Amino acid sequence: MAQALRKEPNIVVTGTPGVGKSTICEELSRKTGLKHLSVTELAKKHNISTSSEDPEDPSTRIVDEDRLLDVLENDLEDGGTVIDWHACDLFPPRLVDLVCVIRCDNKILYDRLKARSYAEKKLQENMDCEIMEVLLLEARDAYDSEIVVELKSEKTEDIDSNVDRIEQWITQWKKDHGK
Ligand code: DAT
Repeated sequence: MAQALRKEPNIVVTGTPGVGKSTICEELSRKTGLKHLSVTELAKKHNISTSSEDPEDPSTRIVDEDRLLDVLENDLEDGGTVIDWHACDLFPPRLVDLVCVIRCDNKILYDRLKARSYAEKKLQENMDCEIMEVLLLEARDAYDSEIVVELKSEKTEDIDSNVDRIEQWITQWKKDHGK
């Protein structure tokens, strides 16, 4: 019922840090006008994250998920959002229309995370996360398998092809929902 009220869908773009979520979200938002909700930015703006207690890795921020949902709720109810976060199972299924799990070859991911100057431990944890397909499994556990898609983002041209694919999906969603 709530789904039918939304004029535009809500899309979650998830994946291991560095796979290219923000890049796709920014381009998708630019081309479609959907609202890019970066959880990292929202957490800063609303002051809803704390430093990790790991002394080796104080740069990692822990987001208060209940408060995050409070912040996001109105936007999600209205629809037309692209949510950019390296977790996905916290977003209520009734408010999520598509989950894109962005994937990337390990060697490429390693270079991208190195370029971010990640500490070795954090870098390895993220590499393991990608190798073990943690986000893909989390998405498949939390949502209907029909709304979970895996998209590779390794080469520059993958950005446009992924955005085109999601745009086509949005057009179809609107037709299917009489929008
Ligand atoms: P995330 O938001 O998942 O952490 P990002 O969008 O910030 O990742 O991208 C990480 C880096 O990789 C950034 O320097 C842009 C680059 N990148 C992302 N997608 C790419 C692609 N398909 N081809 C080449 N570089 C890409």
